[in-house]
Amino acid sequence: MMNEPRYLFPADYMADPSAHVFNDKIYIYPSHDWESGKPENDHGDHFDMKDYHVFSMDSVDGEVTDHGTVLRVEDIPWAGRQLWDSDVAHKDGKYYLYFSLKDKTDIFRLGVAVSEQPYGPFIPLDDPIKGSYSIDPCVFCDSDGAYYIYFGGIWGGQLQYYRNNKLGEGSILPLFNEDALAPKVARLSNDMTSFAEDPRDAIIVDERGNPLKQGDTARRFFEASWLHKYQDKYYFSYSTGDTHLICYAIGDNPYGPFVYQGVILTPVVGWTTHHSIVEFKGSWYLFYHDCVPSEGKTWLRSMKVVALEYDDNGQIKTIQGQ
Ligand code: FUB
Repeated sequence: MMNEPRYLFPADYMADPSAHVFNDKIYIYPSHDWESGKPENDHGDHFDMKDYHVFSMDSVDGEVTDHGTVLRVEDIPWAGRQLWDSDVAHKDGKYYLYFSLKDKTDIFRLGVAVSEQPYGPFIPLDDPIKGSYSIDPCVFCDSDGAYYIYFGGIWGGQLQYYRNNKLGEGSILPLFNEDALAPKVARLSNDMTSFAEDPRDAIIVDERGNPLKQGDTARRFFEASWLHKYQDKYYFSYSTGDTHLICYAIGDNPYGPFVYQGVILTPVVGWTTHHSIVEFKGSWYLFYHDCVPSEGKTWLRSMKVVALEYDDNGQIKTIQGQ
């Protein structure tokens, strides 16, 4: 049991850690923060990341191996700028890296890069996933072998510009009393490189079954989707963005609806909060980031891990971010 949080890689700034267990090791796929000098704004221009590293560990308190640079923005044919959050899935001996990146017209798309190894290097496909938009992909493999991709993020993540998977039909956030924008979910095709269906809303509802409202900023979805399964239930977790919480909601199937449950992580130092949840050797862990080592510079984040616990009813015990 690991009760105290651990900084995983003090030598450099890494954020948005997506953790998975492959071949009995924990692999971590983070964003790679750096001091680009870009001014801070609500579009997130100050998150100007240009490559990815992969990390692995044999145990959560053991040595952390940096596998080096595994994908660079200049190697991606359709790239504009800003490599944001990513995730990796394994199928039939191949590892698929899903990433957020602005195209040459400054619109976020989801890209795919492929490797024969969990530690890369990853070779990007020529084009982004057809019909993809916004940010923060998370890929979940269900017990029946079907893979689902979750994505979306408002403000700098551009989700507010879309309605019914089309750009320009909404263009603004819903009003205070209107239903909140939902994260998106789609089953992946057998070859893992495209949507097998049009993305659907993964709706988060309150205890009465009503969709959360846009004004409910302490509970509604902002970005950073993650999906894990615990005791046959589907736990969808996410960031509330401007209220700086990691929350979760539970559903009976991968599409939801997901019923809001509570807070997993209270605010950390820094504006963004982002996480992943993974089981390793019978224990559960929360991977996340904060800006303590950079003394609050919100674009220079450091990745951490801490134990995550459930109570007897399957409720996640809240972890203090500070
Ligand atoms: O790292 C850039 C962005 O910050 C991510 O895509 C968001 O989830 C937030 O953590």
